[in-house]
Amino acid sequence: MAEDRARNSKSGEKTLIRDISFCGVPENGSNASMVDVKDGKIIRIRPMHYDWKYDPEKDMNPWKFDVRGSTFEPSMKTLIPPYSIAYKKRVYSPARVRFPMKRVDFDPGGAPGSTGPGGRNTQNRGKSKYVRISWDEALDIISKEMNRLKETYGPTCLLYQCDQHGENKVVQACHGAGRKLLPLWGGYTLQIRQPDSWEGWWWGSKHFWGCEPVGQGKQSNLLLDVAENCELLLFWGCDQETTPWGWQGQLPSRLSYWYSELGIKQIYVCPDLNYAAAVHADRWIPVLPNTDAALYLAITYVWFKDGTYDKDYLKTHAVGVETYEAYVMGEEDGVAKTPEWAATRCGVSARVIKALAREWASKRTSVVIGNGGPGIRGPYATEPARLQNICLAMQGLGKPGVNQVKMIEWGLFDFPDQYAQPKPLRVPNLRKAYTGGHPSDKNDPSLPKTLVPKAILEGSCDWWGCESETAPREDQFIHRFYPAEGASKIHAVWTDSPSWITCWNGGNDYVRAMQHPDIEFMWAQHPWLENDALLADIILPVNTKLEEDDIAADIFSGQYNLLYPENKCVEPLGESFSDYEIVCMLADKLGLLEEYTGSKSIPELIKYGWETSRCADLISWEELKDKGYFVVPTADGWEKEPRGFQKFYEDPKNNPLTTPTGLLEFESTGLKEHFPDDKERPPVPKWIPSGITHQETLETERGKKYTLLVISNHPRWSVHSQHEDITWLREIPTCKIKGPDGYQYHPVWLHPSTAAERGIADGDVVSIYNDRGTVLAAAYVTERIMPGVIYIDHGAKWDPIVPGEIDRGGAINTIVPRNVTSKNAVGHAVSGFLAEIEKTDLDELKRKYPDAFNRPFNPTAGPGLDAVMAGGEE
Ligand SMILES: Nc1nc2c(c(=O)[nH]1)N[C@H]1C(S)=C(S)[C@@H](COP(=O)(O)OP(=O)(O)OC[C@H]3O[C@@H](n4cnc5c(=O)[nH]c(N)nc54)[C@H](O)[C@@H]3O)O[C@H]1N2
Ligand SMILES: Nc1nc2c(c(=O)[nH]1)N[C@H]1C(S)=C(S)[C@@H](COP(=O)(O)OP(=O)(O)OC[C@H]3O[C@@H](n4cnc5c(=O)[nH]c(N)nc54)[C@H](O)[C@@H]3O)O[C@H]1N2
Ligand SMILES: [Mo]
Repeated sequence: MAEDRARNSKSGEKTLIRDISFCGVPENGSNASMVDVKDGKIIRIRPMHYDWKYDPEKDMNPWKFDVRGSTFEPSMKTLIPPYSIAYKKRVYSPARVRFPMKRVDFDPGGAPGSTGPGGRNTQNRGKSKYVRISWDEALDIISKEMNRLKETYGPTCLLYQCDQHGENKVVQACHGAGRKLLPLWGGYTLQIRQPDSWEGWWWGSKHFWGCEPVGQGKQSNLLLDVAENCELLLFWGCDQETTPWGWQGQLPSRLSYWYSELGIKQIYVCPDLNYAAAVHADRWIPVLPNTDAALYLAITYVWFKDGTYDKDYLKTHAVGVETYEAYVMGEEDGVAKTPEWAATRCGVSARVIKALAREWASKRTSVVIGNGGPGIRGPYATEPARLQNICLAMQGLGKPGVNQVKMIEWGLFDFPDQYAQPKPLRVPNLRKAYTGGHPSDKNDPSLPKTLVPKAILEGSCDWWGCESETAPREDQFIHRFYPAEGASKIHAVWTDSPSWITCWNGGNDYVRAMQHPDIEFMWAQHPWLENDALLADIILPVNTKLEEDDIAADIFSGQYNLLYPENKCVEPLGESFSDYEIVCMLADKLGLLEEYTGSKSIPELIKYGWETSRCADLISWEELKDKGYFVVPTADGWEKEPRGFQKFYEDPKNNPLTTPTGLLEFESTGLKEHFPDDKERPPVPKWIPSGITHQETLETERGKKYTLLVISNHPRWSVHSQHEDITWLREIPTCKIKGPDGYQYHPVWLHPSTAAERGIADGDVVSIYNDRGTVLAAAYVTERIMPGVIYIDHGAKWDPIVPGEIDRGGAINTIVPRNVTSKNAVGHAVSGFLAEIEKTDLDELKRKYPDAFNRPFNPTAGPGLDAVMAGGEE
């Protein structure tokens, strides 16, 4: 153990422990890093060693799996992802906002809707350049505009977009610091964070198996259960070599190698041979995007026919099985959901479907997911989600080795964030010291994030549910409206999470909504100049978490839980401040500072974090500061915690689910009562190729015009919109590909046959298009993707050629469906949709739009901030 853990620190260097992770929730740090600093500059970032100041045996009570003659133990160092190691590139990115900025053609004196000199020129958002202004001027404009708007329309005319992922900050809150200020000021409209990661489970599975609050299966001790009991793992839309990077680190990678060593078979079901499949799969079963529902239906058809499912279990644990069986066997609609029926829809041959169904039924099988993949974030995602649950139920869900296992984040011990009741396992929790808003803090009025463009462009809308991202199932039966009774329409937007365009549904609509004359004022606060910030009238500079003091808790690594104060590594760049400090400055301008802060200073809040962390009795503040971190020892008896659905499996009467019947509902009681005629989310899950909300399958008329299905996974080389400025990663061809014009294009994967049919060669610049717009990308021709499917990671920086129409940066979300999951479910539908692709004539485009090509917004193209500054300014 020992001091030599700091061995890389060279003379004159200082080493600081920092949580460099990206989910933006106070206590959801994952893997501490060590940051070496010299002369006020970050030199390098590296993993932290748990045993730097602690003796593992004496202080940490290490956990261990001893299974089938093999042992698996946590590593003694943190398993940080490449993004953390490379984070100094983010801190020193050329795209950093270094001072407050104002859009050149925005004049706050202009009347609403005014254009030309002295006007607001909202139509130019996304096109105009910026000038530097002082902090005083910026805050003056913002506070005056806020008060003018409040007087004119009432405070609810201000939409606050203030949630999502980002740097993990607690006292310095990366999002939502204004949620405590705005009620003091008079009110506002809250943009509701949605169950983005788990739309299908949330809008679908809750009606099947409950699992509040998020609709995914219970996770305690499942990784041990897999090791002890599983014979087969079905990785269904899961890439545990990629998505743990964004959240948890590299433990799932180690575990997957170990599972292979134990002889557990791994089958991957996904349209692409993803990064995990490439190294762990015993077999890859390619399926067409967003057609999993057909595949699950056929699997259950085989089981009903062969009688290879757990009939006794269903008798005591489920309701509505007969109704489901009638649909599957064709008694309801005259169409039996046979493997042959499914094959033409999902692209998997009937022979393979039968073999898969029989192998699944004959082996102890768990389904492994990350969050479920884009397959549960597409049109009608409620159906594949519920049908996967049904497959598990038919094989005795909760039996040893039969569960839904979430391999990123939580699988080892529990699901600590959502189920944060005190457990024998001490999970540090920093919610109380968090200065940002929490999704479950209620606010009226509010608007679901997915409906923001529609509300602004159409002036009104309605929806069901969405009180918050953690609302219970019953909330989905409450009807809500925009504008809400007594509330104003939206006339101003404040965003501290400006990644709507590149991360949400129908991104081009969002651009048009922000250009609408109704939106009289828009301001953003952000560390980097990119995406929605490029639409704002005023942009405020935020610092990165290496430039401020804070406190952190790591609970996601799957190894050990940590608590540590965080000391500033370097001084803030330029004139940047933390989000919390910025809101304090605004509160001061509005005369609300004392009320806002409750007279607590930042150092006091940091100490308060320790006090309320649930670990204050385990380590004193002095010792914590002295040692620099605290490793929470593993609780004895952790392996006895019930595994997944174990208790429900053993005794459903005394351990009911949160469904109305307490049982697994093949036919949902709640949906039947509230939406009996909903064809897009029927009480019994179905195959829905199209409906009034979506026409996104090859079975539709649109499918003849746009003949390819698009998947957009979570980016391997970034976390959504974060990390694109890490230049080191851009040398990798699946990250960026240099076009003939030197611009670094986002790659799109195509099968050689798909490319050949369209005369496209590897490396060509291509246009991906449909009726919602066009996105440029560079062709990556590979057999790792099915024919007829194209794959492009979401999150690339928006670099508009024509804002709202053509994008050069690869921001695929500009053309994903604008509509929500289905008629009565307002989730986002962002993958598994139709498009066409063709080779781009770059010269012609350049002739047509010379200005756009002279002014790239995307710092991956090189110029960074300078590209958007009006002549002569910095
Ligand atoms: N096509 C497609 N789209 C998808 C998905 C998909 O599968 N396919 N998945 C969806 C899912 S599951 C999710 S969760 C969403 C995620 O979407 P988002 O959560 O919107 O994505 P992020 O880019 O991680 O973060 C939000 C913003 O916070 C900013 N930020 C980071 N740190 C700070 C800070 O300290 N202060 C401030 N003010 N800002 C900061 C980031 O730069 C970014 O602009 O994307 C969804 N979009
Ligand atoms: N590196 C990185 N890590 C991340 C994130 C990130 O942006 N980058 N984001 C974080 C967040 S917020 C979340 S929610 C999680 C998401 O974690 P996941 O939901 O697990 O991740 P995805 O990349 O959306 O999807 C996983 C795999 O699903 C497969 N897939 C795509 N479409 C389909 C389909 O229609 N059917 C089937 N069967 N498979 C399909 C692809 O092979 C893909 O690799 O990741 C987290 N971790
Ligand atoms: Mo997510």
